[in-house]
Formats: sequence, C-alpha cells, structure tokens
Amino acid sequence: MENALIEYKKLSNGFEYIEIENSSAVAKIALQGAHIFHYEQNSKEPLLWLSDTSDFEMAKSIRGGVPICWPWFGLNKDKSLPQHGFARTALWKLTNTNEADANTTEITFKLQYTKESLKLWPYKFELELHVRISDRLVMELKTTNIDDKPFEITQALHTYFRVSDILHVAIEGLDKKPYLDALTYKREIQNADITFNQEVDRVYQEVSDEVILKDTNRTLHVENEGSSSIVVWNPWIDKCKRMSAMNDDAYKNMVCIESANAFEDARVIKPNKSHTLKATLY
Ligand code: TA6
Repeated sequence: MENALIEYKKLSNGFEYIEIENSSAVAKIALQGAHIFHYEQNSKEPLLWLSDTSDFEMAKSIRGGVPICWPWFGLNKDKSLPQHGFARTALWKLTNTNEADANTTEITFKLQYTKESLKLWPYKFELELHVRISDRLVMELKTTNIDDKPFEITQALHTYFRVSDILHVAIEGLDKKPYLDALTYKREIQNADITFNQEVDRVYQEVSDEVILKDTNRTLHVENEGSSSIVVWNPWIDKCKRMSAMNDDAYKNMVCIESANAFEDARVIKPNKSHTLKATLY
C-alpha cells in the first residue's frame, strides 16, 4: 500500500496550506478558513473552480473552492460586520490527520472562540471541519456550543464548482422547491431544472434529496445532511465585473451550489450541544 502524502506548505507572504495526495485524489486546504481550494480525483478535471486572480492573502477569503460561511450566511443585521461571517478569514488549527487507507485521507481543522471573535459574535463556540479526501470529497462542519446560553447560526459550505460552460449546465433536484430570490427578495417556486442565462442568487428551502450538476462532459453530485437549504449562485456578466478577485468572464466557468443552513433553515444550538452540516461531493 502506497502511503498518502500530507505536505505542509507556506507561500512567501506567510499564507499556509496543506497539500494531500493519495491513490484516488489530490487536495489543497488553506489553514486560513480551513478553505479547500483544490480537489481533483485521479485523471479527472478539478471539481472545484478557483479564480485565476484569487488572493492568497491573510484576512482575505480565497475566491473559489469551498469558503466556510459561519456563523452567519450573507449579510449580518449589523452591516459593519463581514458578509458570510468571520470563519473564512480566521486562522484554524490542523488538529488531526489520518491515512485511513491508500485511497482515503482524513483531516480535521478546528477554530475556537477568541477575545476578537467574541466582539463580532458574543458566544463561546468550537467549530470543527472534518474533511475526507478519496474518490469523494466529504466535508463535515460541526458547531458545538460551549457557552451557557443557546445561539443561532446560519452557515454554508459555499462550494464553487468548475463547469465547462455555464450556458450548457443544468442543476437537477430542485424542481418544485420553494426559494428566496436574493435579487428580488421574492419567494418563488422552482419550475423545472435550473439553467443559466442571467444572474442567479437563490436560497432553496425544503431540500431533502441530492442535487445533480449536469455538465456537458460530466455529472456531479451534491449530497447534504443536517441541511434543508441550498444556495445556487452565478454572478453573470455585470456582477462578475464588480466582484473582487474574479476576471470579467469568470462567471462562464463556475457555479456555486452551497450546502447550507440559511433563512428558515437557521439552527439553534443549545449549550453543550452540536450541529453538523455535511456535504458529499463526487
Ligand atoms: O452565496 C451567494 C452570495 O451570497 C452572493 O450574493 C455573492 O455575492 C457571493 O455569495 C459571494 O460573496 P463574497 O462575500 O464571497 O463576495
């Protein structure tokens, strides 16, 4: 059995990441944000989209991969707080690595409350990301309340998928599901599979089954547990031009399908209790 490789790397600006290679896949995960920014199964194209102009800088979220939006998804009521929370730009600790077998590597990252986090969000928490890298990418985001009062979270594994051409992809599995249109703030019901010819930013609710991304050359699956909401996002032409760390035409080759607990699917976690959001991608 060949051993898997787990290598620690550091860019000249101090940005740290882990590179994992086993018999079935390669992955790269930054310590900032426990941000998976590359995952590629053997002899297949990368599953995740990563911007050509992505910042690998401290305190800036990487554009692409799987940003972790936590403890709130989207904007906070207090507009001075960062969109999508602070976990994606915080420095996490690598706490465990396990070469389960030649095809499977498991890695755990942890983030705990600090004096600074309490100023942004006044609760004591422990957050763990458990990643399994094999012929599937499995992510389990476990939130534990170690405070003496309950708290509410909204969150997302904000996965950017790489696609061949946005005009030729379809997302299956959300037909007839209610959604909040984040562009109009209207509630709608999905009618048919999702295809793209304009900006889409929607939070689907009551999602219980897997979602399938049909591309011209491959079919990708997203299975979620501990979640009944999924966000679908493509910025299209105008918003793409306004986005940070994105080329003007980047919208053509990406689509976000985000495993979430958002809006009606917010979760209240009592003291000494945990909630796990799990996503399996293949
Ligand atoms: O999940 C969709 C979304 O909330 C969009 O509205 C969009 O702007 C995006 O996430 C990216 O947000 P960011 O803060 O990373 O620029």
